[in-house]
Amino acid sequence: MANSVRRSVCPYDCPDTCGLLVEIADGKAVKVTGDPDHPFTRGFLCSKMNRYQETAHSPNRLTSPLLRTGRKGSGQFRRIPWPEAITRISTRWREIIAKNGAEAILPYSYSGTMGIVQRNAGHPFFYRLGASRLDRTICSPAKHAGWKAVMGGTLAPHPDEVMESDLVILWGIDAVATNVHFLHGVREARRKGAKVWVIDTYETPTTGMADRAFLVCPGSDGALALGMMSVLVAEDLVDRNFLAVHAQGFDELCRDVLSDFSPQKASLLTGLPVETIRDMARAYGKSIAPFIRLGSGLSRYANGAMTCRTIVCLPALVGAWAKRGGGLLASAASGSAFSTKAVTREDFMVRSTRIVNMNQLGRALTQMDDPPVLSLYVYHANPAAVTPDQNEILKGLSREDLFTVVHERFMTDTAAFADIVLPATSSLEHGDLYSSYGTYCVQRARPVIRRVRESKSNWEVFGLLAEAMGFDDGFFRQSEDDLIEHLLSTPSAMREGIDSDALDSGKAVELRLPTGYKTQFLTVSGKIQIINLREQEPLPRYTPSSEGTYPFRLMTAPARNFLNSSFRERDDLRAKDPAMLLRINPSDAGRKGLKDGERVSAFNDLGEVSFILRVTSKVPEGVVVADGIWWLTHCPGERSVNALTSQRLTDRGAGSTFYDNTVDVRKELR
Ligand SMILES: Nc1nc2c(c(=O)[nH]1)N[C@H]1C(S)=C(S)[C@@H](COP(=O)(O)OP(=O)(O)OC[C@H]3O[C@@H](n4cnc5c(=O)[nH]c(N)nc54)[C@H](O)[C@@H]3O)O[C@H]1N2
Ligand SMILES: Nc1nc2c(c(=O)[nH]1)N[C@H]1C(S)=C(S)[C@@H](COP(=O)(O)OP(=O)(O)OC[C@H]3O[C@@H](n4cnc5c(=O)[nH]c(N)nc54)[C@H](O)[C@@H]3O)O[C@H]1N2
Ligand code: SF4
Ligand SMILES: [Mo]
Repeated sequence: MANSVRRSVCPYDCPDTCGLLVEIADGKAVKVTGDPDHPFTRGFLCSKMNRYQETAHSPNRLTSPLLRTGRKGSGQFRRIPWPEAITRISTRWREIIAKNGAEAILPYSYSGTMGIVQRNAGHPFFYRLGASRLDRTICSPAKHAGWKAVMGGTLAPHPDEVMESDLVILWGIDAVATNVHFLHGVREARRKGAKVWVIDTYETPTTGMADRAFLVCPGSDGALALGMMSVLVAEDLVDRNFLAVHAQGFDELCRDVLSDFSPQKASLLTGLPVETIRDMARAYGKSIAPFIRLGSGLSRYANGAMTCRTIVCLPALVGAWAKRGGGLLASAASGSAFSTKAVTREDFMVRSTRIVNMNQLGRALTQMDDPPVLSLYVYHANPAAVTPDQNEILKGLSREDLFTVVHERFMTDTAAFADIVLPATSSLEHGDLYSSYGTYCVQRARPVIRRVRESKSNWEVFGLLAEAMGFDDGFFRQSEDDLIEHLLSTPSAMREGIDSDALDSGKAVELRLPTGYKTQFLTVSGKIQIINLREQEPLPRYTPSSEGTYPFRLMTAPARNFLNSSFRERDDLRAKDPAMLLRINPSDAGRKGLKDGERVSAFNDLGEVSFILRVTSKVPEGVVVADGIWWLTHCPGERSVNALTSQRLTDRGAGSTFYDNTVDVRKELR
């Protein structure tokens, strides 16, 4: 029988949200390629997904529920049947609730799958249970806070808008690794004569494709934006007509902020020469339609929200929003195409329970609040690896009195610490609806392969747990398909006019953006809020990131061949990046007496991590770079990078500060 080909969607936390074509033989995926009909994927996938069958059918997949038999973290388990696993969980939870109340139970989930149903499947269950709530702010809430302060609910430009730009700025984003399909539009713009800039803290693969790369001191981009603004104003390169009609607060910005912000000051803070800052401002001010693609890297600092807010003001000064091809893309907002509320069901909340910030899981597990966290339920996340302050998290997970359940596809660092492990489906085995934060496409995925052994989807497991906990609401008895149908039948303004049959059939469908949306500013005044009186700081200003006490700023950026800690199960991908590297500038290495290829230890007050040193002039002095989040089992030492990152939060949005750390480096003492 000929193999069949079915459509699916990349479920990972990536702005591209690619459409997949899955070739199937005997219920198994044998080949996965990019959907040529998907308007953003254009038939090509990144290095991670174009062999996705090797993840779905990996020999490392968990195949049945497991019960811990060794000490915590030893990874010793025995198989148990599903009914026993569910009974053990519900029995233990009933005991905890009777003694300490349901707030002693904490869910932890994030972005293993981005589908609306599977991603949010636990919310109604934990609301109904009365568990502690999790503030899901590990990714980029500071960037959103910065955007919102200036632009309110304004729709971000369509990513293809970049094709019409004559100056593209990739600001704090290593798009070759994290937004590769966006680069199609960037290349198209360049073919038509556009210049491409990258602003980062070291030379990334993306700086290699740029006309100019500007390397700034970590956390200083707000100062660069203000320095550029002061030049724009001094040299009369601002669009006063646009500002008068579409913005509020330009005069106050000039009077209260820019009057005291020279390019010299920006130079001191960013490390860029004064002339470079002037050049940048002139080129920005003189380009016809500058387009900024704003990454999240620079938002993961103690000053991250203010940095983003300041940069978001730049396009208004030159009137870029009114130009075809101009503007700034922070995140596309296709999420409201479906009613996420119909899945999360906040109305099931029995009372307003305690909220735990996910970046401070370590604290929540080790500081015995009232009630202490006595049970942790982790699904589609790997906090032992991805969450800051790994040492404190591992200390918490090692508590013998903590009852930990982990629903996973693989034996991750977190699963190794579980009392009960439940096997999860891959996205090819369950259905869902997908929106995107980098495009305006939406897509439905149906299960396309046979279940891998005893795995169950997030939605199915919460159905079983609801039954075991005696929740009688019919909501929990729906199938995932029922819920998907419900979401599709609930109208939304964003889906108006789209081809619903195509959506139902599994094709990617683009949402229609309203005509003139780029100058419809969805703020209280209808104007771009350079000044926002509802903010504690009404105007953007330079605020410093945190002061570290160690000599090197540590960059902990995403790795190209992995996605957070996902894909570490893949031998083929690990072979591409065989060593856990720490990159350092030759002068710094020389000063420290360190050599390329040797084992070193990076350390600070929080922990110590072993790396293999790579000496390279791509990293400026005073910065060290460790990309990717490794599983502990593959690390050269006993810890991975997040043993060096802190639980401190951002200025707004209570986000993570993954890049705002300092370390020292020494030869490994062995
Ligand atoms: N291959 C791959 N793709 C991914 C991921 C992955 O792990 N691997 N992760 C996914 C997820 S969850 C997300 S949220 C997105 C993340 O994507 P983003 O956070 O939007 O962007 P990154 O490309 O991670 O950007 C981090 C970049 O910011 C730079 N940077 C750090 N500090 C500063 C600074 O102070 N100033 C400037 N100008 N630059 C700075 C870093 O050096 C790095 O190049 O990517 C998604 N896609
Ligand atoms: N040092 C450092 N740390 C970071 C970052 C950084 O830039 N630097 N980035 C941060 C960011 S932006 C993010 S978003 C977080 C992401 O952190 P996480 O959300 O924890 O993401 P992953 O590491 O990809 O882990 C997801 C897990 O979900 C599992 N999974 C996949 N699909 C399913 C499913 O359907 N059901 C279940 N039950 N499990 C499933 C996968 O096997 C995988 O182990 O990491 C953060 N950590
Ligand atoms: S990880 Fe991103 S680029 Fe790769 S296939 Fe998925 S959505 Fe596309
Ligand atoms: Mo993220």
